[in-house]
Amino acid sequence: MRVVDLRSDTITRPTQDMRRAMADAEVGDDVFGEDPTINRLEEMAAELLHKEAALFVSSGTMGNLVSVLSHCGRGDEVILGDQSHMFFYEQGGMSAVGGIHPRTLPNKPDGTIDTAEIEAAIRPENVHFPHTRLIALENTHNRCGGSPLRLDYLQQIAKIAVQHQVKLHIDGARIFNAAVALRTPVHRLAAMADSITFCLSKGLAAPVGSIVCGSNDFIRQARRNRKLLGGGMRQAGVLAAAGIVALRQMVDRLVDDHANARKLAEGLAALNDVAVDLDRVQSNMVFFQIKKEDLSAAQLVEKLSPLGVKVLASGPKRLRAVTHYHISAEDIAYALQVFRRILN
Ligand code: TLP
Repeated sequence: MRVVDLRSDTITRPTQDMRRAMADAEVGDDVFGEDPTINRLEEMAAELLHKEAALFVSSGTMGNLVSVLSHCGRGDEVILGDQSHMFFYEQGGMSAVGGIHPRTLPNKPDGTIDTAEIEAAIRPENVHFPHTRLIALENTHNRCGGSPLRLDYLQQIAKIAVQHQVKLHIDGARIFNAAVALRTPVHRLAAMADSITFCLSKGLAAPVGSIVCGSNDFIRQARRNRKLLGGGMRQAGVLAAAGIVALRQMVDRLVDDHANARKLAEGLAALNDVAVDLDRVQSNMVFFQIKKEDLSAAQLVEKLSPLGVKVLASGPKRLRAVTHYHISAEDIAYALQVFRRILN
């Protein structure tokens, strides 16, 4: 049976080229700064994003946490969206580990946060208030449909951050999807961020790893915090080797994932039982809503699975499908056939 696994782009497996590069990787002890492959990946990432330095970390979650810990101290406040991955899906790590206070503001459906609300939320000096240290944005925005945040919006937020002497972090887990969707060089989307995390093991298909980029001083601090969290890896050049192949070979093809997501969304939108906001489908994610009264998202997942189509329920009636390297145009056609069998 054909299996079309649309649960996430995190399920992608390393390519043959990655496996070869992993087998051949030169390695050393990275805690001593002596893993040549990790050093190469970090240099490559910093260069690509036009930042002074970069740090290889085990996951997007670790990249975000290390970044927040590096910008903030205990009791400091971070402004972030109420639908952001950092707030929603990272176990409240910034509070649990860092004693850092999240101040959530509503994300709009396109993943932005109202600029006036951000500005109003920044605390003035007052003995009662925590210090606002950081604004965190997400690009593309996962729970907001995989929406890419546009350059002009990022520039507006950066201006506010500079005016108020607050730092800006971007959770760019899928920043290359944003760059491809907006046809904007990735370094321009990163330009205004004091720190940015991106993932190698989502659409770029590497088996493990994320990168944090920023200034030399910031990365020095981030490296300390990575060690604090137990993330000082040793001969992890075998992992970084796959990351290098990911950056070289897997970015330009993301356009195919976006085209497949579009096809899937259009096919789903043609069904009476489904609502899809086609304007929101701009990268590799399709969120859709079941209109049928007597069918929940969890039940639909159960019905699709034995027919080989896997999606995630992301709310009582809401589902998410994500396209990636292992999903072809034929897989999308098959998935739509299966949806049509179950839904009207
Ligand atoms: N997202 C995963 C799940 O955790 C939900 C997914 O399937 O989409 N930032 C963003 C925007 C993310 O979507 C994710 C992972 C992360 C950070 C965390 O990355 P990892 O899984 O590497 O810790």
